[in-house]
Amino acid sequence: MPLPDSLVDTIGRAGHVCVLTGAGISAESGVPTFREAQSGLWAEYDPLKLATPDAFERDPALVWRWYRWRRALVEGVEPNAGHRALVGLARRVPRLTLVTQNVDGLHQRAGSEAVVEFHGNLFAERCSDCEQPASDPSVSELPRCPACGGLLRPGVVWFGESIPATALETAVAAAANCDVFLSVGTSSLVYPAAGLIHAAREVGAVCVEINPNPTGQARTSDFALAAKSGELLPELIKALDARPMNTIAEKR
Ligand code: BV8
Ligand code: ZN
Repeated sequence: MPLPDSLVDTIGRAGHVCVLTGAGISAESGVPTFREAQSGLWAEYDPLKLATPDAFERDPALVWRWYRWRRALVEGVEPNAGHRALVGLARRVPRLTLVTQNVDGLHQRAGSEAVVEFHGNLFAERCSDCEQPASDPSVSELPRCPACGGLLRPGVVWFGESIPATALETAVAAAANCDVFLSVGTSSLVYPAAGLIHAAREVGAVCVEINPNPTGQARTSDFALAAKSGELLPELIKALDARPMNTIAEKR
């Protein structure tokens, strides 16, 4: 899909680009998105019901089995061209803040640094009693905290739980300071992540959605690019490199 010249120019001149990614950016790596039917033995489970404190309370062994299945799935895939293009974009703009809703760690494996993990990470664990983080991912079915014997839980943010304060502050500050806000591969249904774009729009940032299925936020974005991130983001890098060198980034 051709990239509008005006968008390439806007990004090329941006002093600060804030990127929010969702499950869609990992789709081309073979990781099912959050809302696609779970495959295989998990088909009958609804992630919206499993990713909750109640589910863990009710059946921690089942929830642990789901998270270990997801860990194994993610360990068996690679970051894709979309993840890698965001590493390239960070090298081409003065400042890039990458906020992800994903818990798969693929941005970091692609080489992105300072990733803001808005919903935590699949491979992190902490004690559900004393909150102490565990050092490495556990293997036993119901892992116990070495400090207090409490049940360890996956280090992710479940529905109904608050976003980690530092991640929230960093993401809101970046959205409210950026010149361009790129929303990539998210259905924009989960809050407060889906609210970040409003902070960007309030400061006049140019808002861009990249998603083969335009979402409710497409209408209020300056650019809604109905494309796969693994195809479009490398095109953006190519177009940025083809720009005449005399253009400089405007600091905000
Ligand atoms: C909170 C970690 C304050 C776990 C996740 C009513 C009642 C109660 C609560 C709420 C309510 N209304 C709103 C809320 C708040 C709730 C919420 O938003 N619910 C939604 C469902 C309505 N949010 C919360 O609870 C949050 N906390 O608000 O705290 C609070 C405190 C107490 C009580 C109330 C509020 C916490 C939310 C965090 C949940 N944890 N993940 C885990 O992963 O196991 S969220 C989960 O959804 C994933 O992280 C996922 O990333 C995220 C969002 O989904 P998407 O990333 O957008 O993925 P999705 O599948 O939906 O879409 C993929 C998109 O990609 C599609 O559009 C598709 O077209 C596109 N795509 C596909 N292929 C490609 C592509 N795009 C580009 N290229 C491709 N190739
Ligand atoms: Zn403990």
